[in-house]
Amino acid sequence: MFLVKLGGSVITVKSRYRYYRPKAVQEIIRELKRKGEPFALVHGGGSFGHIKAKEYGIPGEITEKRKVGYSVIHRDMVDLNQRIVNSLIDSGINGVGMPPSVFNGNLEKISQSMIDHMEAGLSPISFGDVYINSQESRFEIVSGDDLMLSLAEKIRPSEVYFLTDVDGIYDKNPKKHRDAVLLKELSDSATYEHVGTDVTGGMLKKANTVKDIAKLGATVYVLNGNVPSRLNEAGSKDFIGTVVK
Ligand code: ATP
Ligand code: IP8
Repeated sequence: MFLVKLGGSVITVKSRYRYYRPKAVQEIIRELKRKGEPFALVHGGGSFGHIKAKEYGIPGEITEKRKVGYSVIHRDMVDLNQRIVNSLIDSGINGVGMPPSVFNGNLEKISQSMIDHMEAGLSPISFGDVYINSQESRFEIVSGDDLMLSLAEKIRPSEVYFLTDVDGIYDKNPKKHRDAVLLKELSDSATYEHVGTDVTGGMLKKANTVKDIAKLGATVYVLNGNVPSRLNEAGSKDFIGTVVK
C-alpha cells in the first residue's frame, strides 16, 4: 500500500488557467498500475486552483466576491479531479474522487473516508480544495500536501511519493539557478523559491511535509512526474530523485 501526491506542476501547466496535461496523467497511472499494490492518491491544484485563489483572495473572510471565487475554484478542482478519475477508470482502476470541502476540510474525516474506500477495494483520489471555516466566517484552502500528511498518519504506509515537474528537491530552485544541485537526501541548508501564483506554500511546505511523513516511518520519494518510470526505480541505486527516511 502506498500514497502518491500528483503535483499541480505535473498534471497542469501552472501558468495557464485550467490547462490540463492528460498524457502526463495517463503515463503516471500506467506506472502506478505496474507497481501492483493498492494505493491512495492526492492531487494538487495547479492552474485549476491557485490562479483563481489568488485572484479572489482566498483564504480570507467570507465576502460577496469571495463567494464567487469559492464556487469557481471548487468547480474547477472537481473538474480536474474528475478528469483524473476518468483516466483511472479507463485504465481499469476503480478510482473514486473525494472532495475535502464536503468534510469542511476536516483532515481526519477525509482520511478516514479514504481508508474506508481503500478497504472496499477502491482507489480514492482526493485533492487540495476550498472549504468553509464557519466558526471564523472564513473561506480556507486545504492543500494536497496537508492531506498527504494526515493520510500518512492514519495509514502508516511504507512508501510515499511526491511527483513534481523537477527531479526532486534541490539546494535551490532549479528553474532559477542553473547550478542548483539535486539533493539525494534532504539538507537543512536548502532554499526554496515560491512559484508566482501558489497560495499554499510551494516547495518549502512540501519539504517540511516530507520530513514529517518520514518521521512516521515511511520512506518518502520526491521525483519528477514527467519521468514516471522513476516510480518503479525507487529503492534502487539508479533512482533519480530525493529520498527521505
Ligand atoms: P501543487 O501545490 O500545485 O500541487 P506541486 O506539488 O507540483 O504543486 P510546486 O509547489 O509547484 O509543486 O513545487 C515545484 C516547484 O518548486 C518547481 O517547479 C520548482 O521551480 C520550485 N522550487 C523552488 N525551490 C525549489 C527547490 N529548492 N528544489 C526543487 N524545486 C524548487
Ligand atoms: O496545490 C491547493 O492544493 P495544493 C488547492 O496541493 C487550491 O497546495 C484550491 C488552491
